[in-house]
Amino acid sequence: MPELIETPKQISASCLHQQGKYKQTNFGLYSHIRGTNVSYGDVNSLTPAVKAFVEESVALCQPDQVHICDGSETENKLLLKLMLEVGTIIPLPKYENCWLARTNPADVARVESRTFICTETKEETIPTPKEGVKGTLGNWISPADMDKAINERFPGCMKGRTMYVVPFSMGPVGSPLSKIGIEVTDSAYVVASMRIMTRMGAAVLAELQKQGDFVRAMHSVGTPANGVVERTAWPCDPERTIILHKPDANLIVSYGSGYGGNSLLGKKCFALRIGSTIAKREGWLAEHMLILGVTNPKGVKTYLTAAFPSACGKTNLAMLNPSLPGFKVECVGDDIAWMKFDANGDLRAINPENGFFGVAPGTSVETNPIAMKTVFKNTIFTNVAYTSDGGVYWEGMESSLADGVEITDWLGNPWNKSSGKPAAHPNSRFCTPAAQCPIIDPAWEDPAGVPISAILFGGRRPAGVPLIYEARNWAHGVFMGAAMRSESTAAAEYKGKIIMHDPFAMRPFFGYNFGHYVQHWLSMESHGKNLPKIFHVNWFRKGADGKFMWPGYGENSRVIDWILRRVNNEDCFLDTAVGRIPAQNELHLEGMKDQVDLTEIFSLPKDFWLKETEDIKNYFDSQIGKDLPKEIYLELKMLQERIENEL
Ligand code: OXD
Ligand code: MN
Repeated sequence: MPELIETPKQISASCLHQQGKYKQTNFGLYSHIRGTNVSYGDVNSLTPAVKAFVEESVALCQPDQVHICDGSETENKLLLKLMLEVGTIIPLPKYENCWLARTNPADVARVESRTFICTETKEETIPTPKEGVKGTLGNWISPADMDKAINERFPGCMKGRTMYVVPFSMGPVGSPLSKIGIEVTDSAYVVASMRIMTRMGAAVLAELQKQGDFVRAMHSVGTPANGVVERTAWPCDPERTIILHKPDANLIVSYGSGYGGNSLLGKKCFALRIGSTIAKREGWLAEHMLILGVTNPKGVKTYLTAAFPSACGKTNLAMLNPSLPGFKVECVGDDIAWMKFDANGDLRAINPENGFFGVAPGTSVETNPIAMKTVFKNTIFTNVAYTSDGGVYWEGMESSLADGVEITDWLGNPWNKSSGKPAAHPNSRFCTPAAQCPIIDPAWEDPAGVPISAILFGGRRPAGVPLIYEARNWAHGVFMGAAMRSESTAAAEYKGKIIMHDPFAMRPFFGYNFGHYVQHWLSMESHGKNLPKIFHVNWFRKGADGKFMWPGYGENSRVIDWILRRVNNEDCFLDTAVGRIPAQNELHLEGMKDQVDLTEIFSLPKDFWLKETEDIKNYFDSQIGKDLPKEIYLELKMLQERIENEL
């Protein structure tokens, strides 16, 4: 490994300064990495392993300068200024410290088809589908092809740009449940967003001096092969975008996209894909789950997690405003949970993130008043619409719109209700600090995590699936997670509304073979003295008139109330073929404005369930085959028998 070349330290002699890009630099030390100027930050704050990673990345990507992030306010101001100058963001003067980024319209969502896991053998990454069937549980790439993909894209890809070195911690810095990453990136937007979504900067480098392990994450927005960047405000290379993970090497490599899930590498790439492989090795769970705390009228606090596919209301549930009197909800996280059984056999969860990267459309004072109180300061919005009074707008915000205000859509065109297109992109987002959520849980940064008593699975199921049912035992609950299905949403590149299998809401995020993942979940039963109970919820069932049968949002507290009573082993359930549902009068509906047909919302049409279990069987057979643990096939068989005999 080549030596790090350092010249004597000269405070503030940054090359960005020399180029006049930054009027004032922070305490940039005049130094070099592989002959490239370090324009900001302290090379000596890097451990030898981090230096080696930065050196390799510099040699490959050939940036004009290197900026070592410290996470400070001064640094953030420099980045915002830079982004304003090139037009990556525009200010939102209506709010405090809020900004709007508009992406290249070709770069608006995660790209699942271009996301790969690299292992020696394919079987480590994906189950072997039935002959002639295309696997849908992840994409495998060989080590040689991964190297080739990198070599085709990365050499010189940061020429003319700054490489930012972003040290970040997933989870509170220093918690035994937390993990550290270093992301190198050529996007100031990524740096500013990582500062919100993770604990980022000098404290993380200091922690690394104590314990050296980190995940390496290399990101470039890329430059199209013909060298022409269409929108300099949002460079990207959609044609050649690729997201690569090498679990054995704790390595993430992402090229061509600046969009959140593809570029904020702490989130899906680290906390879920690489995270799930670390969790398997170390005996814990890295899951696509929100975490919330509920206090009942007696003052008893219970924590739950819930796994719903992307854009199915995790943020809304995490910030629930309970309609049931006397209940209080506090939010620990809205997207990801890292969970581990402690020495007492309690499942403890941390939210590895530091912010919310939530879907904006549909968020409103009516649906999620807490989010609306959270997002209008210190926030980077992406691809929402802009209002003439310097604010933002998206579908659902109609009631907050002041009279006479004009709207510019996410593409920068004038917009009105008759435009026939959404004003905000359906996958537009807010990126906002979790700490400013008015109902953030007092224990949200507890290094020990919060104790989890219930796990919810769920999705958008317009037909057949009841509002709530409870698993009969752990293995049945794991089966319920494996059998999850949901209507597709705009969070990824899929078009149209189809019911997709999305086991554990993790289909796009598994870091290893799904069959082995299920085995890992089954094995957790022996770790826990106090195993959480497992439930399935569906807020989205529709009646014959095509309307939702359940009002959702704050009224979901009624379902939570039943879950809490089940956690306390109250005898308030009825056994059915699919699982336990609330017994007569046990779902408390007093004071509810909407009329709900409970018979209908808990009905279990035999035809539907026969077809559903047939579909699940086909899915298991064609996608997972021999890799699926036999316990799960047994659960399916028992469910089919109960449906035959009891419905
Ligand atoms: C997300 C997603 O951004 O799941 O959280 O797509
Ligand atoms: Mn998510």
